[in-house]
Amino acid sequence: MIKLTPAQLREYETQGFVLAPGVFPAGELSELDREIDRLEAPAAADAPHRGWVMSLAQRSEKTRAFAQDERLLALIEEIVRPGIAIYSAKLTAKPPRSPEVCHWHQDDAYYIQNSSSRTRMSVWVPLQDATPENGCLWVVPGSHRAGLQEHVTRPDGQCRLSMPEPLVDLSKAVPAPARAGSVLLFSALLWHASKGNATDGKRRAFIVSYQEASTVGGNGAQWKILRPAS
Ligand SMILES: O=C(O)CCC(=O)C(=O)O
Repeated sequence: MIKLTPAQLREYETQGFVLAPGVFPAGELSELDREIDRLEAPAAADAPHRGWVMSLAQRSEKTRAFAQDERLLALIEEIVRPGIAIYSAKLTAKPPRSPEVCHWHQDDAYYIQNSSSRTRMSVWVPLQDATPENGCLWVVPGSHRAGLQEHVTRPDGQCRLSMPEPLVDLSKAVPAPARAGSVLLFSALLWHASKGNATDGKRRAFIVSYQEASTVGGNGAQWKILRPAS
């Protein structure tokens, strides 16, 4: 079972994110990818969210098991505590040649509408190599330390609740490419976004957001305590 090293843990604490390579074998991810093919809604009317699957852990036995996988919990157990609960799980997607962007935001701008958490964070698990060309995440290192910022609702894009971009300093934004098999861990306060997919391949990511088990409530019925607080 891979755990974060002290250096990776420090990186998470100072930068608000860290990449853990080589957590899942390629064969397992292909199997998960085929499961998503099965679950994916037929071309949704809501074009920006084409290929997304919400409440993912509730959609099948395989996706439920993945969101609770001990390999993910071993990576986050020094960060999310006491105990571990699922806040929500979803599949985000960028179909081939899709221009849809996810605007700059902090996940907690959405999540605090349901509950407040001290340690909330997400694992972002790419099912294909995620690159700047196909729409990997972009992040502002260290931005989580400034706390929750103002957000506005935008009429477009994959993430409608967004930081008011002209007012936000994005000069330190960097891409966070991640190979399939790796896991990107990031704080619910980290400023992040993703751009369009300019390639002929799809880009999918399985995202699970976790919080300490002592916080009551998550995203509706998705909230699930995996390891009790004591
Ligand atoms: O996976 C992506 O492209 C971005 C998703 C994201 O930031 C989110 O759902 O909060």
